[in-house]
Amino acid sequence: MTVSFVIPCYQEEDALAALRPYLAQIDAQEIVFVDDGSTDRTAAALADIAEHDARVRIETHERNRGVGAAQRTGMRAATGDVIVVYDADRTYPLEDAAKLIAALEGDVAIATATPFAGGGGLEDVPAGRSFLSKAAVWCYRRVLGRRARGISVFTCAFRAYRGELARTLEWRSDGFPAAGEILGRALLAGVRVAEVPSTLRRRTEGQSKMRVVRTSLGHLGVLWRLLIARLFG
Ligand SMILES: Nc1nc2c(ncn2[C@@H]2O[C@H](COP(=O)(O)OP(=O)(O)O)[C@@H](O)[C@H]2O)c(=O)[nH]1
Ligand SMILES: [Mg+2]
Repeated sequence: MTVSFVIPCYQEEDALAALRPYLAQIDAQEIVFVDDGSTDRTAAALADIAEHDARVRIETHERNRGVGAAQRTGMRAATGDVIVVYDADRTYPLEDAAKLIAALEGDVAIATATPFAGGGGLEDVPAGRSFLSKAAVWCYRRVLGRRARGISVFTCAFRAYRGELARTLEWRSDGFPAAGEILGRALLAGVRVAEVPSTLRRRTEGQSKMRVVRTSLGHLGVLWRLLIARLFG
């Protein structure tokens, strides 16, 4: 079984410098970084990383298109039997990737990390952020009904996907709401999803690119589309 990591990056020169010593711990045949039109030294940092690690591939967007678009580019480009999506800021422990991969057993095709179920947690994460994530869970569960039973998070991007599924997934959102749209569409299509408890920590380098109002409105659009799909799809 081959594993590809997909790591979207936007203005992540500081996070990439901090991530670098950990790359050797990534148990994968391929690491696809998607530089989403960064204007800082992200491109130079990635080129340098690729020079020292033959597993690394770089996909580049000419202009910033958003983390959902970057995931789409990365997941289409990744060749592994399993694709792990991981944030450049290492806010989830890298070692939990192995648990996500192990959770893809039987007919489970997506395994998502969750801070909100047995043994997972939040450390030093702003209260507003966890409130928003929980509000999103409430909304997604209402819209998806029984298909979302047992799912405790929709906004976490740290997931393992079966490669054959990941390369065919389609979603419209180019921004942060893509995390919810991908999971919601998969659940509506009857894809089996497992959760793996993990701990989300506050970012230590660089800054979050998430904009609360924009992302919340984007989720509302996704929820509306999912509702239509559930009722008439
Ligand atoms: N490709 C791409 N990645 C992004 C963009 N915005 C954020 N990211 C990446 O997505 C991951 C999570 O973003 P972050 O800003 O930390 O958001 P937060 O964790 O929700 O606060 C990081 O790896 C970012 O570099 C974007 O516009 N394009
Ligand atoms: Mg982050």
